[in-house]
Amino acid sequence: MRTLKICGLLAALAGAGLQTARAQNPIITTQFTADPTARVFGDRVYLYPSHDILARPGRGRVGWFCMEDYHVFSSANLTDWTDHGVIVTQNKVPWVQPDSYSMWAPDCVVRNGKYYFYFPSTPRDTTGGRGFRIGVAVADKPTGPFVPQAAPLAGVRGIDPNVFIDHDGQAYLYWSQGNIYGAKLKDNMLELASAPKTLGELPTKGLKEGPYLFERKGIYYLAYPHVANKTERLEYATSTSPLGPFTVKGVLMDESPTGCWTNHHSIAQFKNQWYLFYHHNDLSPKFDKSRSVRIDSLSFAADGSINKVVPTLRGVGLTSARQKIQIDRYSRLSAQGAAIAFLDTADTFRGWKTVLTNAGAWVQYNGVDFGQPKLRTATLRGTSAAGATVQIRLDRATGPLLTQLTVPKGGAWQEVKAPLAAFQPGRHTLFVSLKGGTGAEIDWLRFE
Ligand code: FUB
Repeated sequence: MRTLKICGLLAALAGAGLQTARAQNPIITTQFTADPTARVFGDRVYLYPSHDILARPGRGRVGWFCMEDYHVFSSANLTDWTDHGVIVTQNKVPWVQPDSYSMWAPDCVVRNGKYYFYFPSTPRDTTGGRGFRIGVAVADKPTGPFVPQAAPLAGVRGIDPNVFIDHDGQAYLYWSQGNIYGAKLKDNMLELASAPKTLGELPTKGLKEGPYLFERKGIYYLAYPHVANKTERLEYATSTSPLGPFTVKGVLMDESPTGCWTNHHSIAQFKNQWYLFYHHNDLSPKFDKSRSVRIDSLSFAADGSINKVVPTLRGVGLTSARQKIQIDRYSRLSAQGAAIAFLDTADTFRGWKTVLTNAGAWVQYNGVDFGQPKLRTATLRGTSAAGATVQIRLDRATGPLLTQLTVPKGGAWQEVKAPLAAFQPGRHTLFVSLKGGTGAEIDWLRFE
């Protein structure tokens, strides 16, 4: 019944021209997405990322960032995302150089029922100097239609706009250009109300950009990517007021272990849990200017400091047992004989597979919701050259055996089914292991 309802909803969204996707990390697998600003409006999370595309001769600068427009996505559970389509594009903003492909990191806030979308880009008019400016587009709904202002914000030069509205209603704009700057905004959200202030207590060596300011329990947190060593890591500073002075507190996410040079983030609380939205080049491991948004949970220590976030593939949210469970977005893998790989290296958007090569090798996937109505069958999409037996256990590597599936010998991908030995309602961790055979590759699992 619930599946039917979800299928009906997905069909209705598709009929309305909206694309939907389900994923763990990265959360959007239909296009590249970067620089995620997540905002909670009502009972949904809205994601305003940059949209990386590949440059080619005549389209942007080959080998560099290339972005021509912005999409907005939304979700009620951080797992199922709806793409509401393009909201702002470089060809339709009066002040933007239309072939600059420089629609970099944006933000969006709501005030008095109007949604203000802030974005940087290259201006047509460079008489006041070269470099990025920041503009605003305004809408009545978080998904638009957004109407761009005719001119960029006066007095602001730089990238990565971020807006914070304090409890007293005062709005602040932050941005970066070497340093990080902040200024008050007028009530109209379209003009500065104070001169830009350099937030000078931050590290002076190494690029800083991508400011994101939020408040919790009277502490103002300013988080920012900073190149302290080789690539960007996420650091933060705190203050008792929105424009500082700030005290540098530490690192909230380390540098990418695989060398993605940028990171860019936002932090949001949704249904009593804090989350870090950030990016990594999951779908483009050889070119780090094509990035993808991820989400992981974030928590605070008793003294208000942010506990360092360790990136995961599993990400956040529950996965319904009735959906395709992409166990390659694992929580843990056995030390030997288990790995992940792209299904098709020529088309990374097709996703990944889990490769189990040794008997006993396993993959753990947390947070699967089996619900209440009894499920009877497991389906696995897999392949095995010599044939393999795969076991699925609940909750522990030695936990109850839920089912055992046989992947027949042969190179082709196939869906195999097996009955469930013991159905257990509710939320469980899955342990998927290779019982016998010389190896198996698994695309997904599902229960009916
Ligand atoms: O996406 C282009 C730029 O890369 C952003 O503006 C920076 O924050 C970095 O993520």
